[in-house]
Amino acid sequence: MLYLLALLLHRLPLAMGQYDICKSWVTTDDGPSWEFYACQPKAMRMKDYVTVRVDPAGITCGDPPERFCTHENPYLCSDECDASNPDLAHPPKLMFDSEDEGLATYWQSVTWRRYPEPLLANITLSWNKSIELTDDIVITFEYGRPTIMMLEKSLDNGRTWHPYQYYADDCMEAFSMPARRVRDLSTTSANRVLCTEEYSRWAGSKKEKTVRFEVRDRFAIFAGPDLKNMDNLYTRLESAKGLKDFFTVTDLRMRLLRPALGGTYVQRENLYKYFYAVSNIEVTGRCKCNLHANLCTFKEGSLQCECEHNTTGQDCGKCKKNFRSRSWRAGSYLPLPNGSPNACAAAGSAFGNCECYGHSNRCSYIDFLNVVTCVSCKHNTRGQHCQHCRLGFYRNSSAELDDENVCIECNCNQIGSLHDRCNETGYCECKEGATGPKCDDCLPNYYWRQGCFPNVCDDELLLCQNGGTCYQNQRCICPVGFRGVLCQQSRCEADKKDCDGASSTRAAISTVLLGALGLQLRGWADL
Ligand SMILES: *[C@@H]1O[C@H](CO)[C@@H](O)[C@H](O)[C@H]1NC(C)=O
Ligand SMILES: *[C@@H]1O[C@H](CO)[C@@H](O)[C@H](O)[C@H]1NC(C)=O
Ligand SMILES: *[C@@H]1O[C@H](CO)[C@@H](O)[C@H](O)[C@H]1NC(C)=O
Ligand SMILES: *[C@@H]1O[C@H](CO)[C@@H](O)[C@H](O)[C@H]1NC(C)=O
Ligand SMILES: *[C@@H]1O[C@H](CO)[C@@H](O)[C@H](O)[C@H]1NC(C)=O
Ligand SMILES: [Ca+2]
Repeated sequence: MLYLLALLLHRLPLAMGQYDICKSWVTTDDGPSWEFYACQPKAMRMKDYVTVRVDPAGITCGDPPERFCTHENPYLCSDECDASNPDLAHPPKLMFDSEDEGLATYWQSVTWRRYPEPLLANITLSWNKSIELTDDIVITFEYGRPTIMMLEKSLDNGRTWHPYQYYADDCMEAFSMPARRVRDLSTTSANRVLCTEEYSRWAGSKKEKTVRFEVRDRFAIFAGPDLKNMDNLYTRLESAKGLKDFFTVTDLRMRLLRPALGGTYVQRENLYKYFYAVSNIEVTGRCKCNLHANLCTFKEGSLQCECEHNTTGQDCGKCKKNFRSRSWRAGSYLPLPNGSPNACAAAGSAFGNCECYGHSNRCSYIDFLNVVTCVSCKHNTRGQHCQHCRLGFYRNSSAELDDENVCIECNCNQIGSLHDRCNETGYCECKEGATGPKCDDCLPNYYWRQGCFPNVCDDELLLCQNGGTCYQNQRCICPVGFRGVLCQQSRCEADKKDCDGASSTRAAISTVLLGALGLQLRGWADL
């Protein structure tokens, strides 16, 4: 009975859709146990969870109230936008409400009264969560679609932005790009960013209202026109570099660059008919949970995966504490049909007791030592359990052993230190005269020149004699007539012809005496 129930639990949800259960209770020869699968949340209407921002400030119409007309009725300018009157206001939130049949509610911009200055507006949608698109993005414009616009996306909560698609009635003129259609892309170019002219032509403001980012057409390149062959798509998503990321976003931005012109040139005498009006932005997608969750909930204003497989994080992007015997991996759609859960494993569960603190995926048994040891420790670790730092690295004492950054590079100065190893607090071993944690400084009475050398001269004990000056502790610059390390020697000792009797001889003698005294003092100092 239990077996039958388990079988039913196993079969039923799978029949309803792919990758929608994370685990099931199954009976095997060894008795009942959990079996785990790659899983993902259902696709949702993402506009219900979005935060919107419209730029620049003052681009929304109605403050002060203003009149506008339409391309169809250019001289019947009876419509009015008034932010202070709920019936006549067009705030951004009306792009995300549900439309009642036949009555569109919309955000509307000011009119192009500042022509020829361009009428520019940005609509930025943010989820504070990575989303995988599963269907087309559909933007509905009332009163005509923009002549030029651009779609951008961010994968890092708005820190960096990338072009997603360009739209223009003339791609060459607007963006210097040839016009292409997504339908014409091939398997190798499925993630190409292109410019399309399909959604920018004037066709009457009532007739063609939507601008699309075609996700289904791109999926169809792999899954066929009716998306029947999803297995092929999932296989490609795993194997083609960058393909999964192409459909992943945290933010989207519509850059509206030129409004609908009604199929003709801008008519300066009637600028009230140029503006943007967006009644709906449909974004269909699922939370990205790295195939470790089948539920995504809206908590405290943010979407959050309900992580399984002992993973955690907003995207199930890491292993739970005490489940880090292997490093974290995303689940995989492969092998079909259930995929691989790539679950995080409890410390000590694999190979008896071989904990690798998440720095290795593999253990190996060493026969002659009779031990199990981690293989290929990553993150600059080493040791049976990857519990030590590699030579040239030291342990960050305030980081956990399973932290990816637990080992810090010693960074010993190559010239100043004896070798590239350091002690537990990051101190390197210095050559004579060098000092500092990294041995990149010199002790007092030493100077740095490709290493530390004892001072030749200074202002205290190793004074240059006879008016010589000390150059960077490295040598004395002697006046004419003197030489020697401390300018203590008169040249006439070497060449009597230069000399001028007894006075210079006396000077030379005193110099020698002083030099000797200096050396003597230095000897004391060393004691
Ligand atoms: C729209 O956003 C882009 C960056 O993506 C920025 O360069 C531009 O100035 C913005 N335009 C307006 C009107 O805020
Ligand atoms: C974004 O989501 C994270 C994780 O759920 C949360 O800690 C953070 O406060 C959210 N930020 C904003 C601006 O909502
Ligand atoms: C996660 O850990 C629990 C114990 O807390 C265990 O029962 C369960 O089987 C683990 N799941 C996976 C996928 O390893
Ligand atoms: C050591 O680890 C702590 C905690 O992870 C971190 O805040 C700190 O920056 C790390 N120190 C260094 C030098 O990397
Ligand atoms: C590392 O070396 C420095 C300098 O020699 C010393 O002050 C420190 O106590 C040493 N740390 C340890 C843990 O030995
Ligand atoms: Ca609406």
